[in-house]
Amino acid sequence: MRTQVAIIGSGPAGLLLGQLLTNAGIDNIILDRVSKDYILGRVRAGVLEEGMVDMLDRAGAGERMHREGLPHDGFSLAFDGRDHRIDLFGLTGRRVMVYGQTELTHDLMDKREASGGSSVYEATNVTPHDFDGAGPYVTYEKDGVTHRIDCDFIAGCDGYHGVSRKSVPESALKSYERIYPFGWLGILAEVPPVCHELIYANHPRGFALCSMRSHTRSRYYIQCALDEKIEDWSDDRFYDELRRRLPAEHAESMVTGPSFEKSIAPLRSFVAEPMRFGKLFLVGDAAHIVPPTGAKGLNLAASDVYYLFDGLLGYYADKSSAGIDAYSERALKRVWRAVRFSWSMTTMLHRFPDTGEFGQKIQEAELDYLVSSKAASTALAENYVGLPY
Ligand code: RFL
Ligand code: PHB
Repeated sequence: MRTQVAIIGSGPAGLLLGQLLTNAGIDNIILDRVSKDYILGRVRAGVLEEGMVDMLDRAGAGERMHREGLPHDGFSLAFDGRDHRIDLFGLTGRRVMVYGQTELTHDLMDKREASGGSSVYEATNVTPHDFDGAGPYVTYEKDGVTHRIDCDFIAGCDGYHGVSRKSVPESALKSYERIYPFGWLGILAEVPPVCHELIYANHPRGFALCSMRSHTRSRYYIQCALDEKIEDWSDDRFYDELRRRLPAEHAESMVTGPSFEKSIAPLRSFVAEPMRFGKLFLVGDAAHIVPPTGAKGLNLAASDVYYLFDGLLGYYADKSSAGIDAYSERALKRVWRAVRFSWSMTTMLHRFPDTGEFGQKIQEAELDYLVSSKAASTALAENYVGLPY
């Protein structure tokens, strides 16, 4: 087989890139090691920046998002028993869209099918080859048969645990990492959200986040220890702990109900540089991970795709390599700003095992300053709605 761009990974990054390329008449094939259903079963992000919304529109897959997504003009920071609204729209003139990653992935998969794009699911042993030379290709196995795809470029959109980054010689890669000493225990439940906007709560017992997927479906998280076991967390125990970390008005009005998803996610910041090795590009979580506190992971995948698509379009339409040559630098500039923001939100809102009561007081002072200073609130809001591409 031969294609112009071989895309490894059918998450948001791979699907979005694939659709933009297909729409521009650039041939591509998407390979993923798992099935479509498995991908759609993963519960992940929920908050989209306007840049991501625009990219979905550009891909021609934004229609349902505009119909069913919830535009949010603000969110709350809760601490010291009270709620403080950050007026995103008032401070920046921009808003975010609450729309699940699962839904967005579904829309992109449907769009790809409708436009006849080729995808191979449950492809094992996917391996990029010769991306340092003139003839890159990807091999994979399917039903016991080995296949080879020759291509011009390989887009490694295969997430943090993917094969693309691991195929690059270690000496060519510099990585930066911070692992946080806690995780998030999250549930999804068919109950109306406790508040019509998101609540990020700092509490001496630990961080909590009240998010949602719709007017009838809530996504709640609490900070937990890394060795916590899901089996030890009944729904009742989860809700009790969540209520303890929220201001009384929310704790009292919260509607509870059985969860249908419960999982623990570790938190880390990670960046691998550069994001290009010859004909191989790393895109999205394959190149970087941020803790979910700033709601940036999925949105960074979208900006990476924006820069890479721009470069590939320049290459095929104008025979210019300038865009692909600039990809890593352009993407990393925005990545590091989001890594900084996600780290600062995480540091400000979570309980750290070694900072004690002093740490709690410092966080409350920072939050108090944030909500009382227009300059500080604006800086927060500007980062949360997403820095320009
Ligand atoms: P994905 O989604 O991980 O997709 C990678 C795909 O590659 C496939 N793959 C392989 N295929 C072939 N061969 C191999 N060897 C392969 N290895 C892997 C996988 O099967 C998969 O289908 O990466 P992508 O596309 O870069 O997208 C990144 C986002 O998924 C991620 O950044 C976000 O989910 C992060 N995130 C959030 N981001 C936001 O912007 N806003 C949020 O509100 C938000 N909340 C979250 C989050 C992530 C969370 N968790 C669980 C990590 C909340 C949580 C709890
Ligand atoms: C979510 O709804 O899953 C979500 C929302 C905001 C975040 C992280 C996750 O910061």
